[in-house]
Amino acid sequence: RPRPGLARFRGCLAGALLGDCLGAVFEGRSVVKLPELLSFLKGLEPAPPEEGGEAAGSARGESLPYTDDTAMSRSVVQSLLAKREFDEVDMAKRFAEEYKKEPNRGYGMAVVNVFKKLLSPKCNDVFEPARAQFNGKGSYGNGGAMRVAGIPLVYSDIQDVKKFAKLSAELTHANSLGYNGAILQALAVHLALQEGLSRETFLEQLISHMEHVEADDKSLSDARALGFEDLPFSRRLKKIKEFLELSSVPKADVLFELGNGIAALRSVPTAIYSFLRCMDADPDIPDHYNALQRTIIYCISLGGDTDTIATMAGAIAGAYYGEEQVPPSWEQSCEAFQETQRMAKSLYELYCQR
Ligand code: 8NA
Ligand code: MG
Ligand code: MG
Ligand code: MG
Repeated sequence: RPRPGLARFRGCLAGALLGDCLGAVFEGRSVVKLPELLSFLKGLEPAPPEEGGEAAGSARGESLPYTDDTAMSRSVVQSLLAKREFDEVDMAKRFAEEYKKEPNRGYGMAVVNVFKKLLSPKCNDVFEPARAQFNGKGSYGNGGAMRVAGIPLVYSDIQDVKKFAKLSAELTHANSLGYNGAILQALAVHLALQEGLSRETFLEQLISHMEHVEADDKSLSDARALGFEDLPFSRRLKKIKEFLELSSVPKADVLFELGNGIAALRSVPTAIYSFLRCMDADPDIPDHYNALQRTIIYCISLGGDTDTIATMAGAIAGAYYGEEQVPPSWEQSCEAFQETQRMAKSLYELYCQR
């Protein structure tokens, strides 16, 4: 199998950054009106050249801050680059120190307790604070999934992708409905990196992997304890397959079946659906936007946890389409975009060496 090129690594991290920074502007709104979103995006584009003025206008430049999604993604990447492999102690330390340095990035309500425990010198098992969350049930939030893209950008073997996506998520999310969402998101990025995979093959492969991932005892018992059917991620992937066979799917059906919330189960499948759906044109989104832009616009238009759904879909779409579809004016509007490009290059070099 040919090795994916640098453009896909850059596309992945840039897509993730765009999704977070643009999505955060609308985070938590139950309804996002498309005209308002499109008008906001227009404001990111360079001003039209003025007569007698500069030849081309410039983008606004780094005005949109990133949130917890990117802060944690960066810690994952920085740990992998520093240690040249997954190291749970180093990664946990980076999560906690990053939180201590900038606590106001919009972290989930409960995960901050994990960081506080990790910062204590008494902590000698980095997975223990996550296991204690929610009276021992562990978090099922989407925080393990939102930050996981670095794992498939370092490990090319699919078993490694699953193993380290799970371990990286378990530092904060001990419930299988949390870490299985991270495995699913990591597998989606892994598959998106491959050359020319069709929509059908992409989804079939995700379903067959997740049916295996969700069949273990803990996944079955966690799903039952929360009142879900068995194999809940796999079931939603099959719903996505049904949606993609229809000529149009109303937003209300997407929200009902897949969701736009902060639980991994109500957001990771939504991100995957958004990516796959937006391979085709959308009658509501102007055609001058490319497929990567359409994916991010569609995610944000769903409302709810917009930054996190858009960052996950952006990582997948960016890995699939590559940096050619990342509009410079959008990218340059995001905090730390140049550092993101450098991290993508370093990840690519590590991926090639391994
Ligand atoms: P988390 O582990 O704190 O989980 C997020 C939330 O999910 C918790 O605060 C709970 O409300 C709920 N939850 C998770 N597990 C359980 C459980 N076992 N029982 C009952 N409730 C549970 O943090 P996280 O890192 O998973 O959160 C990620 C999200 O928080 C991202 O969207 C991120 O951007 C951030 N965030 C979201 C919003 C929003 O309104 N959508 C706002 C601010 C921050
Ligand atoms: Mg966020
Ligand atoms: Mg988290
Ligand atoms: Mg969010």
